[in-house]
Parts: sequence; structure tokens; C-alpha cells
Amino acid sequence: MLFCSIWIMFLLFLIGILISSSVAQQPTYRYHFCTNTRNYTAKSAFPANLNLTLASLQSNATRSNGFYNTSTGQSLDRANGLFLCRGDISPELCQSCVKATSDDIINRCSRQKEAIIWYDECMLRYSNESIFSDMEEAPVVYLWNRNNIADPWSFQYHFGSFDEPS
Ligand SMILES: *[C@@H]1O[C@H](CO)[C@@H](O)[C@H](O)[C@H]1NC(C)=O
Ligand SMILES: *[C@@H]1O[C@H](CO)[C@@H](O)[C@H](O)[C@H]1NC(C)=O
Ligand SMILES: *[C@@H]1O[C@H](CO)[C@@H](O)[C@H](O)[C@H]1NC(C)=O
Ligand SMILES: *[C@@H]1O[C@H](CO)[C@@H](O)[C@H](O)[C@H]1NC(C)=O
Ligand SMILES: CC(=O)N[C@H]1CO[C@H](CO)[C@@H](O)[C@@H]1O
Repeated sequence: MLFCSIWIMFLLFLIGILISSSVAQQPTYRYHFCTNTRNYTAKSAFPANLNLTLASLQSNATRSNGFYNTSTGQSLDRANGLFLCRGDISPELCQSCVKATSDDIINRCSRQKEAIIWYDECMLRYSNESIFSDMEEAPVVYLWNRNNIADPWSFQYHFGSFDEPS
């Protein structure tokens, strides 16, 4: 009887670990933009091309370098897509982030030929225009970390030749 309840407690403990680690693996949404000036119609080839591009991004998210770009279709309905994962996360978390962002962007930007979405762990972007190896400064978003920090000075003097206050 005693052995039995210890065994049950051990099982509950294991289940607890499994649940908490899978919760920790949930990627977190931050922000997105849909380009509203360029919408597609359901009858065009674009949604099917986008679906294939996103599926290809998902299946290539297992790569260890955390980046992939791919295209489907031609001319006006070509769907170019890419993702970039944060450098300090596991390939598993990268993969679940690419899965989450690609499912999410389809719902948030359901008519648009161009969109970008940021999660804590990765970003994903698609467009009918060429976007690979292009530096873009917009759209942009600034997010504030409202937590307190122990050492504010460590954020203040990075670019100057100031000394830390004594
Ligand atoms: C594109 O679709 C969005 C959302 O449905 C809408 O707000 C926007 O006005 C549309 N843009 C054009 C140019 O039709
Ligand atoms: C592509 O379309 C299929 C069928 O509608 C859907 O089940 C699947 O989730 C889509 N894939 C992506 C990456 O959106
Ligand atoms: C990766 O992408 C390529 C090209 O888009 C595709 O052919 C392939 O099926 C994808 N998946 C894997 C696991 O390589
Ligand atoms: C992207 O789509 C828009 C709207 O349909 C179109 O005007 C534009 O020419 C397309 N761009 C390319 C590179 O095909
Ligand atoms: C499929 C595709 O267009 N891949 C491109 C990804 O981006 C590199 C440059 O960063 C291109 O060389 C590839 O052709």
C-alpha cells in the first residue's frame, strides 16, 4: 500500500514535469503587421502558394541554423517567405515557433499578400514582392520591458566614454 502510493506520487511528479516543460516550450506572440494595401482574392493562386511556402518553412524549421527562405509560384502570385529564430533557443523551440507564427499569421492577415509577425522566439515574414537579402527598416515596433533591473547603469553608458558613477 505504501509502495503503491509512493509510486503514484512519483507518477504525478513526472506528469508535472512534463506539463511544466511543455508550457515552457510555448512560443509567445509579440506583434504583427499586415500590409493592407495589397490584398489577394480567394480565387487567385496566391493563397495556395502561400500555404505551400508556409508548409515548407515549417518542415525546414528543424535546421540547426534557425533560418530558411523559400518561394512558391510565379509573377504576381509568387509567395516568398522566410523565418529567423533567436540564436539562443533549441531547434525544437524554433520549430514550434515557426509552426505557431505561420498558423497565426494566416488568421491575423487573412487577405494580405504581405505580412510580418514577431514572437519572442522567432520572426516570420512573407510577401509577393522579393524580400530575400533586402534590408528593410519598416515596419518597425518598439516594445518596452517594464520590469525593474538591479543595475540601471549597465544600460546607460554603453556608447559613451563615461566612467561608471562611484
Ligand atoms: C485589405 O483587407 C483589409 C482587411 O480585410 C482591409 O482592412 C483593407 O481595407 C483591404 N485593403 C484594400 C486595398 O482593399
Ligand atoms: C494548408 O492548407 C491545408 C488545407 O486547407 C491546411 O490544413 C494546412 O494547415 C495549411 N498549411 C499552412 C501552413 O497554412
Ligand atoms: C524544405 O524546403 C524545401 C524547398 O522549399 C522542400 O522541398 C522540402 O520538402 C522542405 N522540407 C525539408 C524537411 O527539407
Ligand atoms: C504584388 O501584388 C500587388 C497587388 O496585387 C501587385 O500590384 C504587385 O505588382 C505584385 N508584385 C510583384 C513583384 O509581383
Ligand atoms: C528559395 C530561395 O529563393 N532561396 C534563397 C534564400 O536566400 C538566399 C540568399 O540569402 C538565396 O541565395 C536563395 O536563393
